[in-house]
Amino acid sequence: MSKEEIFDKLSKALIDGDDLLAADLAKQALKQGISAIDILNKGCTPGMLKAGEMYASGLGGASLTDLLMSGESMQAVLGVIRPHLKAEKAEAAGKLVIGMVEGDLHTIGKSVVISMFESAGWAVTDLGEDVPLPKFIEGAKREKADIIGAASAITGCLDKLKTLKEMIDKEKLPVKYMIGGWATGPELAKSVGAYFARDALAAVQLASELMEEAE
Ligand code: B12
Repeated sequence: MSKEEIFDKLSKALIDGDDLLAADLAKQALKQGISAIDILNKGCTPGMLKAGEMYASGLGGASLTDLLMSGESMQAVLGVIRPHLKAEKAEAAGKLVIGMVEGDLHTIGKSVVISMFESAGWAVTDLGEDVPLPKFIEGAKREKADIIGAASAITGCLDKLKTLKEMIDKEKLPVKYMIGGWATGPELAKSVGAYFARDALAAVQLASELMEEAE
């Protein structure tokens, strides 16, 4: 199978929520020498975006169960590719405290980000999902974090990202604040006063640049 065929089939397996096929395709891709990051960005992300669009528009009768099955299939792929996710060019390792803000239960993207940071030598504290904002502050103080990463996949929780920035400023925490997740973007980050990364690789690269700047 060509790379493109594998990516297309993987995308479709995620949309269909076929976890066995999705995991199998990921294994085949690795065997063919395709990098884990390409599998994620070119095979998985388009599929998950499409699954989300189908759910939002009700296309083909897509329901919450379909969304859930896509999520589970994505977890199955992650099980296969996680050990191979490697962040390159990340020289300056540091400490990251990360979580999904309160109200948001999505976990998959954060889990990819964590794998990427860990493979680049970062110490990561995962606060989990649906995290009350004071927990970010407590976690960052306790771990002496260099970076707080906060994410939201749903627009309903975006105000929490702004409130968290206000709390960080109020506490005068010596941390950099980075946000991400589907519902966020560079404009929002600018208005919040946060750093932004679109995906896990960009996040770890930005983080290592920030560490170098701080030296
Ligand atoms: C799978 C999924 C679910 C699963 C989640 C399973 C799980 N364990 O995570 C389930 C079924 C539980 C779910 C539930 C819901 N979902 Co949902 N879900 C999705 C879906 C299809 C994929 C998300 C995903 O895993 N993507 C794959 C990962 C790898 O990508 P990612 O999350 O974007 O992460 C990358 C980047 O964003 C970034 N990143 C991620 N985190 C961080 C953190 C930092 C610090 C940084 C820098 C970067 C970063 O790096 C990651 C890797 O490259 C999205 C569609 C989409 N387009 O995202 C909808 C989507 C996010 N969900 C949506 C909705 C509406 C819901 C529900 C409200 C549905 C409902 N009616 O109940 C609930 C919300 C529950 C809650 N309170 O949180 C909407 C949100 C729309 C909106 N405007 O807010 C979306 C966009 C679908 C859509 N188009 O309508 N969902």
